[in-house]
Amino acid sequence: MKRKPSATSKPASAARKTPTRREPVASSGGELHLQADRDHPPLTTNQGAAISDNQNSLRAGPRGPTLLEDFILREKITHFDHERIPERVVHARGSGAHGYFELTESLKKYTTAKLFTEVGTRSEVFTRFSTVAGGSGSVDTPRDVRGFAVKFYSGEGNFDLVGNNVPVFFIQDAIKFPDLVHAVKMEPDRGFPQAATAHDTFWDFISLTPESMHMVMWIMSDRTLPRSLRMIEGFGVHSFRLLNARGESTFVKFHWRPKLGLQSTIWDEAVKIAGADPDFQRRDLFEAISAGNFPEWELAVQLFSDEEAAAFPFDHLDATKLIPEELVPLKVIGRMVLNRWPDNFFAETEQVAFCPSHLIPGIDFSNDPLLQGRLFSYLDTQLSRLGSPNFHQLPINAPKCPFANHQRDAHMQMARPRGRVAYDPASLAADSARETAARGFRSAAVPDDGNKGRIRAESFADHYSQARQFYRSQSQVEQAHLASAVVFELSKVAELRIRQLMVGHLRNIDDRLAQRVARGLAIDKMPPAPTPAVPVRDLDPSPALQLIGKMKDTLLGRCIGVLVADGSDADAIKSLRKAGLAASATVKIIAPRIGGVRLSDGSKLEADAQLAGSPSVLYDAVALVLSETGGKQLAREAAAVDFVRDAFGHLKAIAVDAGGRVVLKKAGVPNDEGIVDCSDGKEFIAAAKTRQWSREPGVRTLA
Ligand code: HDE
Repeated sequence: MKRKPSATSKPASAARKTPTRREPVASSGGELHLQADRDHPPLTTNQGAAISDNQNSLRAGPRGPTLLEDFILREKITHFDHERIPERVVHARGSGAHGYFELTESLKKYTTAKLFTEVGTRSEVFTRFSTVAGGSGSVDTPRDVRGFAVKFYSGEGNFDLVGNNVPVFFIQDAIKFPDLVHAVKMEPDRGFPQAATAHDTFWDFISLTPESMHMVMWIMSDRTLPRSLRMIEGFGVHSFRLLNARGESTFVKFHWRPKLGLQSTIWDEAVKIAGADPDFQRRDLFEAISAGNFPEWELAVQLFSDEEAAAFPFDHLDATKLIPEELVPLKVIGRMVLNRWPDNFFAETEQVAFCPSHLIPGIDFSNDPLLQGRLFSYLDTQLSRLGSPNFHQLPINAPKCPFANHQRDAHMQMARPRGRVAYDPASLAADSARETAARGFRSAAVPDDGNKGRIRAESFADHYSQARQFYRSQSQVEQAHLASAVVFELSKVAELRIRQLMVGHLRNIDDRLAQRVARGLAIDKMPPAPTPAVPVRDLDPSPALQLIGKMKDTLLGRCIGVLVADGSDADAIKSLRKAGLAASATVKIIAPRIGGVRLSDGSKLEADAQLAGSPSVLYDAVALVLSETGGKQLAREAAAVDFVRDAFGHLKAIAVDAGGRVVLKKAGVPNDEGIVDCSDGKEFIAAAKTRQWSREPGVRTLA
């Protein structure tokens, strides 16, 4: 059938009348165009030419082919095609924020680095938190270590403290890192699982790597299920050295301690959060900073001399060991506040390039073989990720103090160095950059002897004693969670042989732990324990290694979810909100529809969230304020029934009125100390500040 020639045989832009209004103007094809005006600058190409039509490519007639000469189309699509850069090999999923570090205690006796000597000075920082195993699009809440990387833009250059939320690591030597990472990442033939240690290749590697056993205790603890990035500790892991003006050096370990204290989720909760909000921790950080609730950490150090180090019952150069706080106490020297979300995720959070080798005068490395390998790896990976040795010129990476040298050219050179001199020593330019013997970076002049060889120090050989110390330092609840996590993970391992090998390792750590796990896996005959390289010792328990002990009795930084429906009691909601806010909690209203509800007094209450999309896993404590009719209606909604059932199962405080009890009953939730009456705001707040640990044995069988 012959089509009628269309009225749009003119170019679409010509067919439009010149719009002057702010409202969109429909063109001949019905597409909407918005025009530049006093507030909105003209859209241009990357060469600055103004674009008249951003919605129609250049065509040979209204229904004809697109023309190759359309440089505007080609520029736009070409740029789009190249938008992605390689994601980080590990720590691909991350969230970052700007802030400052303020020194409160001088370390002048130990270092010349002004960052750590000038009390009251604020240095800008950029901090990126991450998970390790998943890709950049993976969820925020897998069981995983969290990266905790801080870039200090000090007046003497950038110092990157690239740490984790766990103070030890899996391996002792950098040469094993690619194997570790390949084992934990998606299995290469099938491309899964994503962001999970619960699979054969990971546990195969671990079962053959006794040095990982201490780290295994940490990753199976609730430390790897943080409730919020604002509630994690950070550790530099390795020993570093501080260097003073006399050239004397002191070992140092760095610790970050969150002001909000530590808190974790329950495993079942973490799994459900992953579905309800894959960006849970990124959103949490964003919302806290946007609301002016700036997350804050103390920076503390452990300082010790070479002589003290030599007397430790372990080798501090071994990254699978920690120095208990009871042995070397923590000295708080400053605080970090994160107060600004990046303007652009890609330009800042994605392009930030951390390198442990970014060091400033007054700080030096130790001989930790893991750290030594990292000094090579990060610079190398940034070259591949960011594509040019000029990545330090990107605004997020550039030092905020002057920097100058004679490196030149290369891809994406942004600087315009002047003059003839690009070398040193040089006398031709009056202002060329030269060395600074007095203030420049110096390494600690420490002697080293020994024969060259691929050697593992004998002092690294004790793989079980600190693992035992960690397990035995945990509270009963934490031990049960840890044992259950091992059972869960090994239950996902198809090879019985690997499960047995792991139970054997656990016997060297703690026989009761091994029994619990064997029972959980239905292994009847205890497998043999591998012979440890050196006898396992009973070290003193270190209560500082607990997590629950570091949870603060506060609602600061936490969120109460109040489920309402039409007819809910206006006064009850008001007083709950008041009590919550007085306790520094955030209070969110959840209703069947986002537009809100009509309350008992006829007023309208807008909702922050719709019930179907906001399960109780997203809140730290919940309240159900419902009329009797509202209660009956919601008792028919699976989302409402699951809301209370999960809150109960996740050991949360639940405030209810008569209507709320109808839903509770439908969910089969029994009464206990954590279920309080809506009218008693005080009791609810007290219960909301903690988890109802005593409820747990009644809701799940732990190992
Ligand atoms: Fe990393 N690690 N790592 N790592 N790491 C990377 O660098 C590496 C290790 C850590 O937010 C990579 O920029 C080796 C320990 C964090 O951008 C890569 C070894 C600790 C981040 C790399 C280790 C860390 C990384 C991937 C063994 C805690 C994210 C992309 C010798 C102290 C930084 C990148 C960010 C990132 C190598 C072990 C922490 C490939 C070879 C131990 C927080 O260079």
